[in-house]
Amino acid sequence: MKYTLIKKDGRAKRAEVTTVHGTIQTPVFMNVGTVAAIKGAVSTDDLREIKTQVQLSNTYHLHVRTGDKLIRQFGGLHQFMNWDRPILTDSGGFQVFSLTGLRKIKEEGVYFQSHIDGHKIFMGPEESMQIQSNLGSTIAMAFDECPPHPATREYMQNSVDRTTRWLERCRTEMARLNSLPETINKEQLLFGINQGGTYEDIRIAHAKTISAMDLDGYALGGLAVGESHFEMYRILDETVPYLPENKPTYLMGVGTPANILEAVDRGVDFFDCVYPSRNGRHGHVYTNKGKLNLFNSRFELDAKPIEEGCQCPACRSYSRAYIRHLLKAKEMLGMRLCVLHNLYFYNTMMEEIRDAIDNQCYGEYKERKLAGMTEAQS
Ligand code: PRF
Ligand code: ZN
Repeated sequence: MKYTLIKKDGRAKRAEVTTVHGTIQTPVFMNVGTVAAIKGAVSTDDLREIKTQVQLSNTYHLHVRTGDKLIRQFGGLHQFMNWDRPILTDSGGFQVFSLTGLRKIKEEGVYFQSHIDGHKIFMGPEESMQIQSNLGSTIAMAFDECPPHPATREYMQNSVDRTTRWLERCRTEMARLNSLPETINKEQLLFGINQGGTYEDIRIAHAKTISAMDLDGYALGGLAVGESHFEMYRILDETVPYLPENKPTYLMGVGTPANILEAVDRGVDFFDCVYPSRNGRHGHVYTNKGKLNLFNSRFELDAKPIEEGCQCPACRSYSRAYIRHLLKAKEMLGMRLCVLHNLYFYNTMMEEIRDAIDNQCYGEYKERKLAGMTEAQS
């Protein structure tokens, strides 16, 4: 992997990341396809058309359904879903914590029950790395604990210390797997995850510890879990300076367009979030003048596209009225068009962000974009 910092504008970073599966232009929004599919009947060909650079899939979901061993027989996720560009897999830690009530965290890993059929599963750092290696993703995430918010200081410190020990184990296991002749992607990258909740000193100490481990990239986990946006921005202000500038900085599971604009301004350059696809499935679409709910009756006779001038597959061919009709009739195409538009909106915003940093006018661009999105809707 090669990370080339092309330009900085304040703390905003514009970079190029070269991987075995091609080059990523950052800041980038990774499109979330939990089970190697973006929800809303979005195909791999669609992804190419809506400017997707990186696909994100989940270790846990693919492990409990279909199975990483089966996917490995197909040569990994890339061949299985016919996507030859970068894929990032999340480690399973977060999903195990958010999906399953019945779980036990031990030093060795996490014991839990499958959300599909309830059978008992154990996942620790080694298992997570083995699954991600079977999937052959470009970037594997370290196995971490995403502590609940709020958590006591004592809980947080113990959790973060364990996450650090797990990270060491991830690194050792990944090195072993990458050296095996039968491994699909022998250059699989490992990103470490910073935790510490809203405790500034725990965050910073952890950031220093993991930065010294010389990993391929660094994520900020445990944010957007219930704390206020103000607190999240504060943690970014305090922590990002302790992560290496010449490596990817990834804010996990974030967020709204406004969250992304603010986080870029604080040095973050990788993002992922279910919002565009989840909102799209509910007929909520993003525009430069704010979000629209296409179920609203005011769109019944609206012949305009979702956003004038948008080059996405929905706006190129269909009116708000038609898409509203599809949604009301529960036709899958309605959802699909909204999801495609939303992902295109996010991917296009990232393109604008990159252009603005290139042209050294990021602050101005951010203010203009934020002001537009909070304007009264037409
Ligand atoms: N850890 C992992 N994945 C994540 C998170 C985390 O803390 C979050 C928190 N917003 C989203 N996805 N492994
Ligand atoms: Zn559109």
